[in-house]
Amino acid sequence: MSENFQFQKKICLLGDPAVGKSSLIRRFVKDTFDEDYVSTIGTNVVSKLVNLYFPETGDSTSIKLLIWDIAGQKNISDIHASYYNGVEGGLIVCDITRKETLTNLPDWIYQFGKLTDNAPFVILVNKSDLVYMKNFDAAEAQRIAESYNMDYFLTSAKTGDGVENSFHTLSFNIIYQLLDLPASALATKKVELYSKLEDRAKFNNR
Ligand code: G3D
Ligand code: MG
Repeated sequence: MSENFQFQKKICLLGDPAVGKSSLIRRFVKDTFDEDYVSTIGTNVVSKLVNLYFPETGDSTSIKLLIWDIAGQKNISDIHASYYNGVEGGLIVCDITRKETLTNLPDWIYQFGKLTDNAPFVILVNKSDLVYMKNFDAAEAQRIAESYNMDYFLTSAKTGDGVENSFHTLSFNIIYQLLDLPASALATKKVELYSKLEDRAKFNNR
């Protein structure tokens, strides 16, 4: 038996300026990359429907992501707390060509956790296509991700590598948290998820 469930969730991208947040959103939503992108002031919101499928059970659900992009900010303190209102997931991004963007990850994670009541997030090490400009080992980001029991991805907004996977994993983890399952370690949760989704659908089909 297979049923559809639909959720709408606000997510945001965080990280130092120029790590590729806007480019990642554009790649995920429009499947394009714009070399000549110019940062704008303000906040952009785009949406995309993600279909999640659980092969072990044949169950599926769909989640409409409202993706918030902060543009024009310089650092964490520039981002007003209201930006985080209702955020239920995050992609926290660093840039493999600049070590300081990795060093700043824990600050972004701390702020995100504090203002979103520990919503799930994934860590992205972006610009993986710039192999010759690599400035740190992705394993360092992996260690940070593991210390929070979250997933990490090497991505390139330019080639699209890892982009869909990272947004989809975050979507899975948002559903898990909604169902009071711990985020991450997807494979082991599918059967339990299936029965919980059925219960949940009776009163929370949104
Ligand atoms: P931000 O939204 O985090 O501030 P942007 O970052 O999306 O504006 O990207 C900053 C710069 O990095 C842009 O270049 C963009 O083209 C580039 N960029 C983003 N992602 C990637 C990637 O995966 N690979 C490569 N090679 N470049 C990327 P400009 O030149 O416009 O500053
Ligand atoms: Mg931007």
